Amino acid sequence: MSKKINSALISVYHKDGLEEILKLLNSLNVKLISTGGTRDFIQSLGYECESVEEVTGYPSILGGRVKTLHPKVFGGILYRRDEEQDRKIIKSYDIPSIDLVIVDLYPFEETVATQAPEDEIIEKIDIGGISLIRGAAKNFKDVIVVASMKQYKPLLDLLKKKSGNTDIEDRRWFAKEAFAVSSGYDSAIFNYFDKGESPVLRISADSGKTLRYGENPHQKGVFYGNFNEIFEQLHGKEISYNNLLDIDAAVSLIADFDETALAILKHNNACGMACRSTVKEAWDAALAADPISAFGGIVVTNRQVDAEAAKAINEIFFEVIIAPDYSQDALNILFQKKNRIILKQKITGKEANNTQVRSALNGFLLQDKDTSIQTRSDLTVVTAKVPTEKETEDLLFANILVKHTKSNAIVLAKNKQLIASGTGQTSRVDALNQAIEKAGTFKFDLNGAVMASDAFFPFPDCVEIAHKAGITAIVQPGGSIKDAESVAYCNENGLAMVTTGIRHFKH
Ligand code: 93A
Repeated sequence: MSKKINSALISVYHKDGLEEILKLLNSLNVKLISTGGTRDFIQSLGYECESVEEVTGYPSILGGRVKTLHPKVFGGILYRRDEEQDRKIIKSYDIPSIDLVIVDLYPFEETVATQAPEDEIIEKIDIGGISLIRGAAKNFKDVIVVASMKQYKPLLDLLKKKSGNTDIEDRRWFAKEAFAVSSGYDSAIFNYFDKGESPVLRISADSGKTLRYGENPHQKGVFYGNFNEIFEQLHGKEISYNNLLDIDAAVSLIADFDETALAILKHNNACGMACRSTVKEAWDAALAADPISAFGGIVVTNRQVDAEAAKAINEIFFEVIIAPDYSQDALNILFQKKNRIILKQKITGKEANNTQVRSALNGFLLQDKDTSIQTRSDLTVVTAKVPTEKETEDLLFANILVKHTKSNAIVLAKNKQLIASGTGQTSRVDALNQAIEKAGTFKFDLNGAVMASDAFFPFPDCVEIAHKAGITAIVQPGGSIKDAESVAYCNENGLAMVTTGIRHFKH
């Protein structure tokens, strides 16, 4: 049923964006009620506005903690207009009807992000505002609610289109949006108290962003999460579904490296990666592994990008670049391509949400992320030959990379440079053959290279193939009943093998 808006309660933290709404409400003769700061703002623009204190007969108390929490406010929002009993009560207590509620909540998440002291953060837990939102949304049959600045535009469009009237479908839509805001707000408060300890899905107030499409243009896509908590987008086009998956893979990978590292990813797998003393050197070495796949990929590094690196990166088409920082000269170069997405990473992948979610059948699977990293002390030498110092470094490097590569995965590396990988194959032999063939394509000499496998070798065949290709050291989890056969082959042929005891499947 169409309803005319006659009165509005406005209580907003951020006052900007309100002018146009006030102008329109004024032209529609809507009576305004408001809280302290908001009322001052409204009056400063020359509009009449009653204060909540005048309505309730109570001042704002406890330093503003109790401003709107009063039956005269909530009665006016929640009474059922079509119930005679409700109307009677409203009349007898002289409660004013409120048809429109506009709220912009205390900025809880923003305050957490500034690392303010706890007392300050707690004060930013909005009580009255969230109750106004819930009350108005519950009574959407009679009341229309605007629960964040994001809905100012839809409200304006609606008011203009229907000259201050609203229909039930309109009010229901705004109610749905309002509950998205209130549930997101409470989730953010939960996240703050929980400090990421509970293995639950953490959805923030900023969630539910509709993407241009899903993995393909015929699929719809939505992102739930708080992108801005992790990144600042400095430049470029809107981020897509596939970009988000690649970005996730990229930050997880780079988080496992302490020394200067750079990786190039395609379809969630690294097609180039190296550790070097500068970003530019790491770039050159990473690109060398597979300059063909690199085209249109995403680049991630754990150090500031300087002009020298930016100049080199700029020569190739990339969708996304992620770094903790950029020099101004580097940005001037990288900004040249209009669409290129440039992200400044504010927190590392290690600090980001540690729960992994995937859909399965009509539900979803939750698990802890694979945060396990092997260091020297986790390696057990199982062959007569002990890997050299250089081989050991390469084995550790390759073992991290293989953890971030789709199973079945094989990674070949040398001098802390990815040479080639076999990704997402149905057999480990296929993965190894793929990697060896790829190394040949780009003319890499595999003599002295190392091999990492994400899971154990069920048969000694991989070890044989690796040896024939020139590989001299191998890292794998171990645990196959035929491990002894692989080890025996290594011993007969002078290869070194270490086991980690940790499998790194990534499906
Ligand atoms: O401290 S509160 O939780 N107590 C309340 O009763 C209350 N009512 C509205 N905060 C309350 N609000 C919030 O005040 C609104 O959500 C809005 O963010 C802010 C507007 O205050 P002012 O108009 O004084 O600037």
